[in-house]
Amino acid sequence: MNHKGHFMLTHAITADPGREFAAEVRAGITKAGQKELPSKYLYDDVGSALFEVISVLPQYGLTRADERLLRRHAHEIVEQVPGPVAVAELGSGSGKKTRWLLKALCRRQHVSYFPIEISPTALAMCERELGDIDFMSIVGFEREYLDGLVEVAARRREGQNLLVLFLGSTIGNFDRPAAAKFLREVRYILQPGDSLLLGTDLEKDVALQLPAYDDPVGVTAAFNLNLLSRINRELGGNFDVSKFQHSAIFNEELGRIEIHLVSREPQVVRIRAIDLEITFAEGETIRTENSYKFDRDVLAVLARDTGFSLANTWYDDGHLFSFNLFVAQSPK
Ligand code: AVI
Repeated sequence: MNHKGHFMLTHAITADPGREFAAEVRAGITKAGQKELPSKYLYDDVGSALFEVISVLPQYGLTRADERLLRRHAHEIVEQVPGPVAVAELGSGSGKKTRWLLKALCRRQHVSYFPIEISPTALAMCERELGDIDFMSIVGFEREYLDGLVEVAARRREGQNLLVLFLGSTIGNFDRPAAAKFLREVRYILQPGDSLLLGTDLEKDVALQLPAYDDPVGVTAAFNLNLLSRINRELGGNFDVSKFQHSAIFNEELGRIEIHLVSREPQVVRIRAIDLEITFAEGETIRTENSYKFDRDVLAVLARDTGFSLANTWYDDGHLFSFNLFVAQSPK
């Protein structure tokens, strides 16, 4: 019998995403000292499409490493997760790489897979990509990560464990304290014995890292500059995008890559929806993303401090990238 998955989409009850965007742009761009914008706003439809292109650039190895690790170690990962399990994925994207893991799991049991995404386009792609897997049902949640996870946890059946996937080193886009806070919140939603598979980019030679964030074709530059266009489109801004330049730097002290938008000249920009006028000096920057890199010691401490234990780590060739299995511990 063919148990081909059914697909359901639960829609977001987001308060008012437009207002939230406006408020966060105001707070970030008027910040004393370094101007900044939250990196999550890089991913509108244009930004998400550009990120898909970044993920296949020769200079950007992270997404391919993710897929290689899943292809090579899916069975081992599945063996270490006691069943039956339901799978939730935070930021599934198209779900393409997750196929390896889901198929390995489907050999053992019927799988309920819950992709959680703020992008309806990505969720629709995920349905198309994974809808053909036998013995699996998909219920997509168009939600922020934690809201979606709360709903998934509420659907768990008696005796069922949860396996949460957080891949692609998205945790690296959180500042260190925010990453710990986020993982603690994930742990709070889970039960002891549940697992979190965390994909993380590892510390490596700067000469290898920087081109991944400043590729010669200019895709990452377009991805970054699109944030100004998005503000123009959605908030009535008048940024002249040609007067800004993409830049990627390695912040050695903090162990992170930063991407910035650099003002090429002194200028004044207006954003109508928030009634704001911003002055830029020549060379002044807006920081639009931090991308932290990890090592195993930092990850072991992070697991311990957030209510998990680090049960296993799988490395990609050359130890450039890792998968880390965090197992939720009983509260002490
Ligand atoms: C999604 N995230 C893990 C990417 C990263 O590497 O920090 C986003 C990205 N920014 C520029 N290139 C890729």
